[in-house]
Amino acid sequence: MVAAPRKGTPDAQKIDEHLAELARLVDTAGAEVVGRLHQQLASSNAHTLIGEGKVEELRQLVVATDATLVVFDEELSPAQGQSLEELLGTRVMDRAEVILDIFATRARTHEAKLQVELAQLQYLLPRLTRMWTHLSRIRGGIGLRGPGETQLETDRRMIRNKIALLRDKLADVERHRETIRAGRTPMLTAALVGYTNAGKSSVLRGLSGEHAILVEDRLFATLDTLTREVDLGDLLRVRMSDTVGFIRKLPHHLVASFRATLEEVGQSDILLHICDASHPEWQDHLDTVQDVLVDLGLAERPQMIVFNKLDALDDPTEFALMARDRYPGAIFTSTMHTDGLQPLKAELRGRAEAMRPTVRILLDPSDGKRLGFLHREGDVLQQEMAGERLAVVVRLEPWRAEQLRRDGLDVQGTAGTGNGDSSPQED
Ligand SMILES: Nc1nc2c(ncn2[C@@H]2O[C@H](COP(=O)(O)OP(=O)(O)OP(=O)(O)O)[C@@H](O)[C@H]2O)c(=O)[nH]1
Ligand SMILES: [Mg+2]
Repeated sequence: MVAAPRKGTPDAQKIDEHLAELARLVDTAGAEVVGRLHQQLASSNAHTLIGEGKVEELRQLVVATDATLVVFDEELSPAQGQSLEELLGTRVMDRAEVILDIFATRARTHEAKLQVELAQLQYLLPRLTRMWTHLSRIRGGIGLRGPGETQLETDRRMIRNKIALLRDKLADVERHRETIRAGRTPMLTAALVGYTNAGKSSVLRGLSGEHAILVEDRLFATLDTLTREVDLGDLLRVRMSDTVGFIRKLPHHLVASFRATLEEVGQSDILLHICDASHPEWQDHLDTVQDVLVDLGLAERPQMIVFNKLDALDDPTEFALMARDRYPGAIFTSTMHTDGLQPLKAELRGRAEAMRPTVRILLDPSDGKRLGFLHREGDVLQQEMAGERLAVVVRLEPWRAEQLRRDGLDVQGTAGTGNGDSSPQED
């Protein structure tokens, strides 16, 4: 593994941390780390990124450790990748390619597979020369290519066609999802976002009680978006989506091809930004996620910062004081013990309640049509005779309640249902 940050940049201060994260990526991709090397660059070498002497040092390290692969934490241009492979005599990848490889082997749903393939082809396109120059010389002139076209150009054309085809297929999937979305009952929606391994899937698992949701102590355990309805009690519900985590230097092709999935995330009423409070780099992680959200045009969405894994801290109280100072309104959770998700649940209950407040409506007992309407469009909590009239306590969107009021019905606001605590709790 090689790190080569620019001298004087924040990255140069964090070489060990960044290489440690790269090691986890490499491990997830199925390789074993046998050596590390770093150089702080005053300026980057257009051919090899790192300096000539350092390339030689790297070559010797490759020989000494029998390495079959060299991974750079920095992005390599197609030309740099090619020169380094020639000089080192091994396969060379950058961080983006490792991430793409992980995604390619782990994507499960049809849509995720299409998105990853699209990202891979876009990454490959400018790098084709490196794979074809020597071959096209040998093959010369044979095959299906058009007049004056080299093998390389033929391949480029085929890849461009494939990219267009994948884009069409993804647009189909998107249309299909639009249809599903239109048919859903209105409900508070929340999307889990955050750095990879922060505990997003654990939160969804804890809230929904669904043990089949995959939780793993590895980067990018989740690649496919999963949506579940979570019961918050008292007929309050939230539709919650879990999706792929972010990481620093997330390949931009990947972000671009996952845009559709992530836009779905962006249509939620609220983003639950899960942050691993026990990670020494939590602040960097939080900032990285905010940057990706800006890239995706989601920075303006309502966001709730959730510090998770509080159980793993030596002094959770001290952390909470410090974090609340920086992020007023932040919530603190742990998925490791019962009640550890209560603060989040309480906050969501408050929001769900605000979306569908409880009202008390007085009906003529013979008004079966209106009663049916309330049962269909609202969540009826209680129904009893009040003198001559039927009093129905129901959760209803404010505009519907307003409509009934305008129709001349007696509609009263109530201060909660009385049998649940909707105010945010202290942890
Ligand atoms: N100590 C502690 N560990 C937790 C907590 N929540 C999750 N974890 C662990 O953190 C690891 C990652 O959890 P996941 O829920 O898979 O994280 P994720 O954010 O979905 O990760 P990706 O899908 O890989 O992006 C697992 O080993 C969990 O058991 C927590 O509250 N406390
Ligand atoms: Mg996950």
